Amino acid sequence: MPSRIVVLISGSGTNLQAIIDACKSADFPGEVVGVISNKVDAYGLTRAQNDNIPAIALSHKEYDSREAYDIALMDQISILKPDLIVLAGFMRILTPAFVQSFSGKLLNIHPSLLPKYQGLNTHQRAIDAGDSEHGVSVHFVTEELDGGPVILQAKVPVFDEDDADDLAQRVHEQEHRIYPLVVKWFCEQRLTMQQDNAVLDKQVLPTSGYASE
Ligand code: NHR
Ligand code: GAR
Repeated sequence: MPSRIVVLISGSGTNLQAIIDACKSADFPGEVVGVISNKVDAYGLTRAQNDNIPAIALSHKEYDSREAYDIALMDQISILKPDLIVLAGFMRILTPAFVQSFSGKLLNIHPSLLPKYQGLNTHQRAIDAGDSEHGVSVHFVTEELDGGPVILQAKVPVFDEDDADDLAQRVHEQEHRIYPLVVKWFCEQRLTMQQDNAVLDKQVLPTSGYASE
């Protein structure tokens, strides 16, 4: 049985597309069974529909509190019976109750070399700090924002003439390589979270993830 993947988005969904495309490969033991966006006009919902995947818009604006929104989100997700929930440019902080209910099944991609630059505007912050390298991290989601165990990172150079858009584009290319790979590991049941560690093939991964120097 292929693993059932639910993807949460807020925007254009290029990472969603990379995962949908990867799932089409015969040796990929997973399928995207639903896409949910907190933004009703997210282009990623159209990408899902184009591939005949159920696409749900669930606007946070319709709810009085973060807690109420997350309960509605949990209900929608639970109907889809996921093995894995993938945050792919999902821009809402999730409550402890949400994270606990899907603990060990939640992945995020964050556009920085964590633990650097948790939160937002990561590309501009890397430029402002004069960093010569930047990148992206895939991690398990825990209650601590962008603080869960890292699984895999990819690095990119920062050039003097880069603006935040240039850098974002370079990082995006790496995102589309590493996110489907990590999702595949999870679907192959090689990747788990145990006591706040990421574990791949029974090995506890180092703090910067697999095979980082
Ligand atoms: N939730 C938990 N509990 N833990 C994490 O690690 C999470 C999470 C929810 C989202 C993605 C994260 C990122 O990769 C993520 C990780 C949104 C914000 C944020 O400040 C911060 C980090 C991330 C996503 N969101 C604002 C909020 O009030 C809204 C911003 C907006 O709508 O533009 O939720 O960067
Ligand atoms: C990606 O760069 C992802 O790393 C970032 O949003 C972009 C989504 O692109 N995530 C965050 O900033 C999370 N706060 P996409 O919609 O084209 O996949």
